Amino acid sequence: MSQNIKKVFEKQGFIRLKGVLDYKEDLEPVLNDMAFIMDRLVHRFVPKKDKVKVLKYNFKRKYSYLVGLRIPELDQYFNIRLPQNNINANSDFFASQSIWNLIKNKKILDKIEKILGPEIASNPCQNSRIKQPEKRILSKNLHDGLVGRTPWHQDAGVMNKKGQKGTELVTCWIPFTRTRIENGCMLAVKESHKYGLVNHVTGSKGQVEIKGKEMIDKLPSIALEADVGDIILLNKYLLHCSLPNKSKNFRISMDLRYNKAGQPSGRDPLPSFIVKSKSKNKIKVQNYKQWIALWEEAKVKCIPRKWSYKYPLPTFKGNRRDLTNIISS
Ligand SMILES: O=C(O)CCC(=O)C(=O)O
Ligand SMILES: [Fe+2]
Repeated sequence: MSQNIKKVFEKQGFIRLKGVLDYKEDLEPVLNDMAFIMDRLVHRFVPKKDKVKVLKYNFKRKYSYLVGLRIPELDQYFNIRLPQNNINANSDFFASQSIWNLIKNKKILDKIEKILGPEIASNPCQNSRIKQPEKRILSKNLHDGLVGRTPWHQDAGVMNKKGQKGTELVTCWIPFTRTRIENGCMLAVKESHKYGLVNHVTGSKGQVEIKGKEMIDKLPSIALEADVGDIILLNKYLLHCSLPNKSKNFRISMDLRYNKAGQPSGRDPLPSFIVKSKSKNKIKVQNYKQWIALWEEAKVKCIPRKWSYKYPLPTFKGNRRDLTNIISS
Protein backbone atom coordinates (compact mmCIF):
# COMPACT_ATOMS: atom_id res chain seq x y z
CA MET A 1 0.00 0.00 0.00
CA SER A 2 2.69 2.48 1.00
CA GLN A 3 4.31 2.44 -2.44
CA ASN A 4 0.86 2.87 -3.86
CA ILE A 5 -0.07 6.03 -1.98
CA LYS A 6 2.01 8.23 -4.25
CA LYS A 7 0.92 6.38 -7.36
CA VAL A 8 -2.79 6.55 -6.58
CA PHE A 9 -2.52 10.17 -5.45
CA GLU A 10 -0.73 11.18 -8.62
CA LYS A 11 -3.19 9.33 -10.82
CA GLN A 12 -6.46 10.36 -9.16
CA GLY A 13 -5.48 13.70 -7.63
CA PHE A 14 -6.62 12.47 -4.22
CA ILE A 15 -6.45 9.46 -1.93
CA ARG A 16 -8.68 8.28 0.90
CA LEU A 17 -6.78 6.54 3.67
CA LYS A 18 -8.81 4.44 6.04
CA GLY A 19 -8.30 4.31 9.80
CA VAL A 20 -5.16 6.42 10.02
CA LEU A 21 -6.21 8.25 13.18
CA ASP A 22 -7.53 7.05 16.50
CA TYR A 23 -10.64 8.80 17.77
CA LYS A 24 -9.69 8.82 21.46
CA GLU A 25 -6.06 9.65 21.00
CA ASP A 26 -6.05 12.05 18.05
CA LEU A 27 -9.51 13.52 17.55
CA GLU A 28 -11.46 13.62 20.78
CA PRO A 29 -8.97 16.04 22.42
CA VAL A 30 -9.81 18.60 19.71
CA LEU A 31 -13.55 18.19 20.28
CA ASN A 32 -12.97 18.53 24.01
CA ASP A 33 -11.11 21.78 23.43
CA MET A 34 -13.99 23.02 21.27
CA ALA A 35 -16.37 22.16 24.11
CA PHE A 36 -14.13 24.17 26.46
CA ILE A 37 -14.28 27.18 24.13
CA MET A 38 -18.06 26.84 23.99
CA ASP A 39 -18.29 26.99 27.77
CA ARG A 40 -16.18 30.13 27.79
CA LEU A 41 -18.54 31.67 25.25
CA VAL A 42 -21.51 30.68 27.39
CA HIS A 43 -19.97 32.49 30.34
CA ARG A 44 -19.33 35.53 28.22
CA PHE A 45 -22.54 35.84 26.23
CA VAL A 46 -25.38 33.97 27.93
CA PRO A 47 -27.58 35.90 30.38
CA LYS A 48 -26.81 34.96 33.95
CA LYS A 49 -30.17 33.34 34.66
CA ASP A 50 -29.70 30.79 31.81
CA LYS A 51 -26.03 29.97 32.29
CA VAL A 52 -26.33 26.91 34.51
CA LYS A 53 -28.98 25.41 32.25
CA VAL A 54 -27.01 26.04 29.04
CA LEU A 55 -23.75 24.73 30.47
CA LYS A 56 -25.44 21.34 30.88
CA TYR A 57 -26.42 21.11 27.20
CA ASN A 58 -24.60 18.68 24.93
CA PHE A 59 -22.25 19.86 22.19
CA LYS A 60 -24.86 20.25 19.49
CA ARG A 61 -27.48 21.94 21.61
CA LYS A 62 -24.96 24.31 23.18
CA TYR A 63 -23.52 25.34 19.81
CA SER A 64 -27.02 25.85 18.41
CA TYR A 65 -27.88 28.00 21.41
CA LEU A 66 -24.79 30.15 20.80
CA VAL A 67 -25.69 30.47 17.13
CA GLY A 68 -29.12 31.70 18.23
CA LEU A 69 -27.42 34.51 20.15
CA ARG A 70 -26.04 35.85 16.83
CA ILE A 71 -22.56 36.29 18.25
CA PRO A 72 -20.59 38.09 15.53
CA GLU A 73 -18.26 35.71 13.65
CA LEU A 74 -18.93 32.84 16.00
CA ASP A 75 -17.11 30.37 13.76
CA GLN A 76 -13.88 32.32 14.17
CA TYR A 77 -13.63 31.23 17.84
CA PHE A 78 -13.32 27.68 16.51
CA ASN A 79 -11.23 28.35 13.46
CA ILE A 80 -7.62 27.28 13.51
CA ARG A 81 -6.21 30.39 11.87
CA LEU A 82 -6.46 34.15 12.12
CA PRO A 83 -9.48 35.76 10.49
CA GLN A 84 -8.91 36.81 6.91
CA ASN A 85 -10.09 40.41 7.39
CA ASN A 86 -10.74 43.08 10.03
CA ILE A 87 -7.81 41.80 11.99
CA ASN A 88 -7.06 43.65 15.23
CA ALA A 89 -5.39 43.10 18.58
CA ASN A 90 -8.42 41.18 19.87
CA SER A 91 -8.69 38.85 16.90
CA ASP A 92 -9.17 35.40 18.30
CA PHE A 93 -8.52 31.99 16.80
CA PHE A 94 -8.58 28.41 17.97
CA ALA A 95 -5.00 27.32 18.47
CA SER A 96 -5.04 24.66 21.14
CA GLN A 97 -2.44 22.13 22.17
CA SER A 98 -4.65 19.48 20.56
CA ILE A 99 -4.48 21.26 17.18
CA TRP A 100 -0.71 21.52 17.45
CA ASN A 101 -0.62 17.79 18.20
CA LEU A 102 -2.71 17.11 15.11
CA ILE A 103 -0.51 19.22 12.84
CA LYS A 104 2.52 17.32 14.14
CA ASN A 105 0.76 13.93 14.23
CA LYS A 106 3.25 11.28 13.17
CA LYS A 107 0.58 9.12 11.55
CA ILE A 108 -0.43 12.02 9.31
CA LEU A 109 3.12 13.12 8.54
CA ASP A 110 4.15 9.60 7.58
CA LYS A 111 1.43 9.60 4.91
CA ILE A 112 2.28 13.09 3.70
CA GLU A 113 5.90 12.01 3.39
CA LYS A 114 4.90 9.34 0.89
CA ILE A 115 3.77 12.14 -1.41
CA LEU A 116 5.95 15.14 -0.63
CA GLY A 117 9.12 13.36 0.47
CA PRO A 118 10.89 13.72 3.83
CA GLU A 119 11.21 17.52 4.03
CA ILE A 120 7.79 18.84 5.00
CA ALA A 121 6.47 22.22 6.16
CA SER A 122 3.14 22.99 7.79
CA ASN A 123 1.13 25.37 5.60
CA PRO A 124 -0.95 28.05 7.35
CA CYS A 125 -3.88 27.63 4.96
CA GLN A 126 -5.96 25.60 7.40
CA ASN A 127 -9.57 25.58 8.54
CA SER A 128 -11.99 23.98 10.89
CA ARG A 129 -15.58 23.62 9.76
CA ILE A 130 -18.51 23.11 12.08
CA LYS A 131 -21.50 22.65 9.81
CA GLN A 132 -24.96 22.69 11.25
CA PRO A 133 -27.86 21.12 9.38
CA GLU A 134 -28.41 23.29 6.31
CA LYS A 135 -31.92 24.26 7.29
CA ARG A 136 -30.51 26.15 10.28
CA ILE A 137 -28.10 28.23 8.21
CA LEU A 138 -28.83 31.83 7.23
CA SER A 139 -29.34 32.08 3.49
CA LYS A 140 -26.40 34.46 3.11
CA ASN A 141 -24.12 31.71 4.49
CA LEU A 142 -25.38 28.78 2.42
CA HIS A 143 -22.33 28.96 0.13
CA ASP A 144 -19.80 29.89 2.78
CA GLY A 145 -17.60 26.80 2.88
CA LEU A 146 -16.82 27.23 6.58
CA VAL A 147 -20.43 26.78 7.67
CA GLY A 148 -22.42 25.78 4.59
CA ARG A 149 -21.69 23.97 1.34
CA THR A 150 -18.31 24.59 -0.27
CA PRO A 151 -18.40 25.69 -3.93
CA TRP A 152 -16.37 23.96 -6.65
CA HIS A 153 -12.78 25.14 -6.38
CA GLN A 154 -9.12 24.19 -6.48
CA ASP A 155 -7.11 24.70 -3.30
CA ALA A 156 -4.33 26.43 -5.22
CA GLY A 157 -6.93 29.10 -5.97
CA VAL A 158 -6.83 30.51 -2.44
CA MET A 159 -3.08 31.03 -2.25
CA ASN A 160 -1.19 34.09 -3.40
CA LYS A 161 0.51 34.08 -6.82
CA LYS A 162 3.74 32.49 -5.61
CA GLY A 163 1.82 29.70 -3.92
CA GLN A 164 -0.52 29.12 -6.84
CA LYS A 165 2.41 28.40 -9.09
CA GLY A 166 5.43 27.26 -7.17
CA THR A 167 4.20 25.29 -4.18
CA GLU A 168 3.62 21.59 -3.94
CA LEU A 169 0.72 21.60 -1.53
CA VAL A 170 -1.18 18.66 -0.09
CA THR A 171 -4.47 19.12 1.69
CA CYS A 172 -5.21 16.75 4.55
CA TRP A 173 -8.95 16.66 5.18
CA ILE A 174 -9.91 15.18 8.55
CA PRO A 175 -13.47 14.26 9.53
CA PHE A 176 -14.55 14.43 13.18
CA THR A 177 -17.94 13.03 12.29
CA ARG A 178 -18.82 10.23 9.88
CA THR A 179 -19.30 12.05 6.59
CA ARG A 180 -21.65 10.88 3.88
CA ILE A 181 -23.48 12.42 0.91
CA GLU A 182 -26.39 13.18 3.21
CA ASN A 183 -24.41 15.31 5.66
CA GLY A 184 -22.17 17.08 3.19
CA CYS A 185 -19.15 15.05 2.16
CA MET A 186 -16.81 16.41 -0.48
CA LEU A 187 -17.21 15.65 -4.18
CA ALA A 188 -14.22 15.49 -6.48
CA VAL A 189 -13.68 15.12 -10.20
CA LYS A 190 -11.23 12.25 -10.56
CA GLU A 191 -7.97 13.09 -12.31
CA SER A 192 -9.04 16.73 -12.72
CA HIS A 193 -5.76 17.93 -11.16
CA LYS A 194 -4.27 17.29 -14.58
CA TYR A 195 -6.04 20.36 -15.95
CA GLY A 196 -3.77 22.64 -13.89
CA LEU A 197 -5.06 25.91 -12.47
CA VAL A 198 -8.33 27.00 -14.07
CA ASN A 199 -10.16 30.31 -14.04
CA HIS A 200 -12.22 31.08 -10.95
CA VAL A 201 -14.81 33.78 -10.39
CA THR A 202 -16.50 35.43 -7.43
CA GLY A 203 -19.97 33.96 -7.13
CA SER A 204 -23.12 35.88 -6.26
CA LYS A 205 -22.59 35.43 -2.50
CA GLY A 206 -18.93 36.41 -2.61
CA GLN A 207 -17.71 32.82 -2.73
CA VAL A 208 -14.68 31.84 -4.79
CA GLU A 209 -15.69 29.23 -7.33
CA ILE A 210 -14.67 27.76 -10.64
CA LYS A 211 -15.80 29.67 -13.70
CA GLY A 212 -18.35 27.74 -15.72
CA LYS A 213 -19.15 25.31 -12.93
CA GLU A 214 -22.08 23.95 -14.98
CA MET A 215 -19.44 22.11 -16.97
CA ILE A 216 -18.41 20.16 -13.88
CA ASP A 217 -21.87 18.69 -13.50
CA LYS A 218 -21.28 16.92 -16.77
CA LEU A 219 -18.05 15.33 -15.57
CA PRO A 220 -18.01 12.15 -13.51
CA SER A 221 -17.55 13.04 -9.86
CA ILE A 222 -16.92 10.87 -6.87
CA ALA A 223 -18.36 11.33 -3.37
CA LEU A 224 -15.51 11.39 -0.87
CA GLU A 225 -17.35 9.77 2.00
CA ALA A 226 -15.26 9.12 5.08
CA ASP A 227 -15.41 7.62 8.54
CA VAL A 228 -13.92 9.02 11.70
CA GLY A 229 -10.24 8.04 11.70
CA ASP A 230 -9.91 8.31 7.91
CA ILE A 231 -8.03 11.12 6.21
CA ILE A 232 -8.37 12.35 2.64
CA LEU A 233 -5.42 13.89 0.82
CA LEU A 234 -6.01 16.27 -2.08
CA ASN A 235 -3.81 17.67 -4.82
CA LYS A 236 -3.89 21.49 -5.00
CA TYR A 237 -5.37 21.43 -8.52
CA LEU A 238 -8.10 18.86 -7.87
CA LEU A 239 -11.60 20.14 -8.68
CA HIS A 240 -13.69 19.58 -5.55
CA CYS A 241 -16.57 20.96 -3.50
CA SER A 242 -18.74 19.82 -0.63
CA LEU A 243 -22.43 19.05 -0.47
CA PRO A 244 -24.97 20.65 1.87
CA ASN A 245 -25.55 19.05 5.25
CA LYS A 246 -29.06 17.67 4.85
CA SER A 247 -28.87 15.59 8.02
CA LYS A 248 -30.10 16.50 11.49
CA ASN A 249 -26.63 16.41 12.98
CA PHE A 250 -23.49 18.46 12.86
CA ARG A 251 -20.78 17.71 10.36
CA ILE A 252 -17.34 18.66 11.67
CA SER A 253 -14.03 18.57 9.80
CA MET A 254 -10.64 20.18 9.64
CA ASP A 255 -8.36 20.70 6.70
CA LEU A 256 -4.67 20.99 7.38
CA ARG A 257 -2.14 21.59 4.67
CA TYR A 258 1.49 20.76 4.08
CA ASN A 259 4.00 21.72 1.43
CA LYS A 260 7.52 20.79 0.47
CA ALA A 261 9.88 22.57 2.86
CA GLY A 262 11.47 25.70 1.41
CA GLN A 263 8.60 26.54 -0.92
CA PRO A 264 6.41 29.63 -0.44
CA SER A 265 3.38 29.10 1.82
CA GLY A 266 1.21 31.33 -0.35
CA ARG A 267 0.05 33.12 2.79
CA ASP A 268 2.95 35.21 4.15
CA PRO A 269 3.52 36.15 6.95
CA LEU A 270 1.40 33.41 8.52
CA PRO A 271 3.39 30.60 10.16
CA SER A 272 5.07 28.18 7.82
CA PHE A 273 7.61 25.94 9.51
CA ILE A 274 9.28 22.59 9.09
CA VAL A 275 7.44 19.73 10.78
CA LYS A 276 9.45 16.82 9.45
CA SER A 277 12.99 16.59 8.19
CA LYS A 278 15.91 14.21 7.94
CA SER A 279 18.04 16.68 9.87
CA LYS A 280 16.68 17.33 13.34
CA ASN A 281 18.17 20.83 13.58
CA LYS A 282 15.85 22.03 10.83
CA ILE A 283 12.90 21.53 13.19
CA LYS A 284 12.96 24.95 14.81
CA VAL A 285 9.39 24.99 16.10
CA GLN A 286 9.36 22.26 18.67
CA ASN A 287 6.45 22.88 20.94
CA TYR A 288 3.01 24.37 21.29
CA LYS A 289 4.20 27.63 22.82
CA GLN A 290 6.65 28.32 20.02
CA TRP A 291 3.91 27.68 17.52
CA ILE A 292 1.49 30.07 19.24
CA ALA A 293 4.26 32.68 19.34
CA LEU A 294 4.56 32.44 15.55
CA TRP A 295 0.84 33.16 15.15
CA GLU A 296 1.08 36.08 17.55
CA GLU A 297 4.06 37.52 15.65
CA ALA A 298 2.14 37.13 12.40
CA LYS A 299 -0.85 38.86 13.95
CA VAL A 300 1.26 41.85 14.94
CA LYS A 301 2.46 42.13 11.34
CA CYS A 302 -1.08 41.89 9.99
CA ILE A 303 -2.76 44.41 12.32
CA PRO A 304 -1.54 47.58 10.53
CA ARG A 305 -2.79 46.30 7.17
CA LYS A 306 -5.96 44.83 8.71
CA TRP A 307 -5.90 41.57 6.76
CA SER A 308 -4.07 38.30 7.29
CA TYR A 309 -4.08 36.97 3.76
CA LYS A 310 -5.24 37.87 0.29
CA TYR A 311 -5.07 36.09 -2.98
CA PRO A 312 -5.74 37.09 -6.54
CA LEU A 313 -8.57 35.09 -8.05
CA PRO A 314 -6.99 32.74 -10.55
CA THR A 315 -7.97 34.55 -13.72
CA PHE A 316 -5.90 34.14 -16.80
CA LYS A 317 -6.18 36.51 -19.73
CA GLY A 318 -8.86 35.57 -22.24
CA ASN A 319 -10.70 32.31 -21.76
CA ARG A 320 -7.93 29.88 -22.51
CA ARG A 321 -7.96 28.63 -18.90
CA ASP A 322 -11.74 28.41 -18.61
CA LEU A 323 -12.65 24.87 -17.66
CA THR A 324 -14.98 24.57 -20.65
CA ASN A 325 -12.16 25.35 -23.06
CA ILE A 326 -9.65 23.11 -21.32
CA ILE A 327 -11.96 20.13 -21.49
CA SER A 328 -13.10 20.63 -25.05
CA SER A 329 -9.56 21.14 -26.37
O1 LIG B 1 -14.98 20.46 4.10
C1 LIG B 1 -15.36 21.17 3.17
O2 LIG B 1 -16.49 21.62 3.06
C2 LIG B 1 -14.44 21.56 2.06
C3 LIG B 1 -13.04 21.21 2.32
C4 LIG B 1 -12.10 21.64 1.25
O3 LIG B 1 -12.43 22.18 0.26
C5 LIG B 1 -10.69 21.40 1.52
O4 LIG B 1 -10.35 20.85 2.57
O5 LIG B 1 -9.87 21.76 0.67
FE1 LIG C 1 -10.67 22.75 -0.89
